[in-house]
Amino acid sequence: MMKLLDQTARDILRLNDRGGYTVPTEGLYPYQWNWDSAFAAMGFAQFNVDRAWVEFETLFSGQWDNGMVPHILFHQVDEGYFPGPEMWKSVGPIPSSGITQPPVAATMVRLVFERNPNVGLARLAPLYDKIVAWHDWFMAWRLDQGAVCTTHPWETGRDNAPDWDGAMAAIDPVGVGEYRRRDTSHVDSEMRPTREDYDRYVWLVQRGARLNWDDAAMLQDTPFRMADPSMTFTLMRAQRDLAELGRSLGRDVSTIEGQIAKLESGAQTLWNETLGCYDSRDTRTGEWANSISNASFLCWYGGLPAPQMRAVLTHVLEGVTYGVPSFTPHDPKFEAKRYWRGPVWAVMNMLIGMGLDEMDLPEGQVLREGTADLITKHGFSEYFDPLDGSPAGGGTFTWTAAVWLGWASPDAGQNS
Ligand code: 9WN
Repeated sequence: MMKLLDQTARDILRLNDRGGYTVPTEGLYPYQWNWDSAFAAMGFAQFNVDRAWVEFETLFSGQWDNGMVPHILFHQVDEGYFPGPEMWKSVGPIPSSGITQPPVAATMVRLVFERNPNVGLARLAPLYDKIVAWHDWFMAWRLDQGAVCTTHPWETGRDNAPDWDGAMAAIDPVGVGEYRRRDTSHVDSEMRPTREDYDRYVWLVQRGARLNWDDAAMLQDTPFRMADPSMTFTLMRAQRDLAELGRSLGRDVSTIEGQIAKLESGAQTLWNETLGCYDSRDTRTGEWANSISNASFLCWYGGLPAPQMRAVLTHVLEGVTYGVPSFTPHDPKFEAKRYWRGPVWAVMNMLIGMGLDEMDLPEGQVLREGTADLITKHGFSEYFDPLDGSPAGGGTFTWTAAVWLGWASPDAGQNS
């Protein structure tokens, strides 16, 4: 059974391979997404290390002059996805979106590199400088008291998380105009963000395009700027892995070490004392989102011991069956099938589980087994109902297959 699933997962990666990059799934997401690609590379590395490097190389070919690595690269126009390149009006070397996504690439590059360091050194060197430039862009433009901010919900990869409800409600999407969503023709609308969400997503894109995605201009007035645990903890972690990669290349990593210290102190500004949890903070109003989300539990992955978060995790896990739901089931805003407001995502289980393992906490093993059980029973979906495991969103999904190969499968990490 497990061998069969290993085979199916490899087939999914090959099926979604468009030659040099991997789409998250046919139809619903026909382009290259930033963090999906990094996970895809980790999956490919289990059976084809060269293909894994190519995935990163293609992703970084879309890097902008300012260092930003876009969240979507539109290699080949496809009418099946909205919004496409014509709405973003990007300014990079290839058509792209104008925002980024959680910086997990350095961490996945390190995992791929360690599969075969001798071959990896030559591939790593040029990529290393590009990742440094990307991380520097975050440090220059996206910090608030040392915590990392997002300027669009899509950037966090947790599009409709309750974290953004307050800030999104404060936006009046005036002048957004008519547009046609494509996602709801692929997937049940009950499993997707609402019309109100989309109006604001689109409005924020139109604003960025109007400002030519100029970082300084975008900072002048900030309709949406949330300091958030997903961006903060993933960057903190990515910087640690980047420093390690830099040492392998014999580079001076003292600047990165200073940046890590800054992020560590920034992470403390995401501690919501009343909630007793890491939370998102609206930098415009200073208000907490009051959201116990799966991103809250990336603290260990980010490298913080965070002993106070263990009891929070236990409580959240008591309400569900298959790992960490995107939002706590103990809050009335929880919706078991609606995207980032409840469902469980294999990638988030993996990142949280990696952190728990590294802290020698036994819940890491619990998450890995829960994820393996979920995929074994319910397949390679985009996400799942955390109560009964029923599959949701797109099928034959790249990152779910990659997580199986690289982490959840009993064979993960073996040499094939
Ligand atoms: C917008 C590709 C991406 C993931 C995100 C997920 C979803 C896109 C969408 O799909 O977002 O970026 O159109 O809904 O939320 O995490 O990277 O799988």
